Amino acid sequence: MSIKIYGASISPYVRKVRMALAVRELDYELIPVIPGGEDQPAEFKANSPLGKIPLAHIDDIFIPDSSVILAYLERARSQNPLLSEDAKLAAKALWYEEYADSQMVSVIAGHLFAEMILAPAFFQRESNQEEIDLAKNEEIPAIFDYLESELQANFLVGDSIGHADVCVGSPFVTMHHCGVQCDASRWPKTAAYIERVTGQAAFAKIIQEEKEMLAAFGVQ
Ligand SMILES: N[C@@H](CCC(=O)N[C@@H](CS)C(=O)NCC(=O)O)C(=O)O
Repeated sequence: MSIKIYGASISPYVRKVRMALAVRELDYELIPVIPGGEDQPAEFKANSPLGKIPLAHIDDIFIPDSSVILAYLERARSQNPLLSEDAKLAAKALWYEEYADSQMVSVIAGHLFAEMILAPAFFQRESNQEEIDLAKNEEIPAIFDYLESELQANFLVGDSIGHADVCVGSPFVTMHHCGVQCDASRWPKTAAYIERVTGQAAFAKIIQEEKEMLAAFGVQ
């Protein structure tokens, strides 16, 4: 399989795809694209109708959207599948993907990261502290409450890292970039789960690259 991913890993959707490829042990080329940025490759403009990242080019087709890319990899039966063959387990994992892509990304990337990091470092404006406080004190704790009630084992579905963990793990990397941790005394299962997933050796290079990129913009 020849795979190119267009995007910037700081996007939780791009990271989700990179994490899935890492677990699958599939090589790919990352082609830097910033939404709305200048100098986007012509093939990105032509094949990403919404102008969003990620866009994948796999063999002879272009596939926009992280969920569609992951679904394609599953259906194309590429190595190391992430979704169970069992319909009920697969449905659970797909629900966690939806939860991560909508609720978690909107709170952790859209409220916390956008205000704490993007506003001052990239958009040269003051952070909206109310939005940061709401995310830290109410919205993120609600996510921890939900996951604490769901977690029955080391991973969300099945006994090894899979589709759900890649999707849920990606916004938690964003959370760590903001220096926010999960309090193990209040959410012991969730705190251990977050460390287990984000600490996978397969993700170390992706996370390190992001830290270096953020450091270059003055974010510690
Ligand atoms: N449903 C899409 C969402 C992708 C998305 O919203 N990406 C953001 C970056 S995190 C983007 O490209 N935003 C640019 C825009 O909305 O114009 C997916 O899962 O890939």
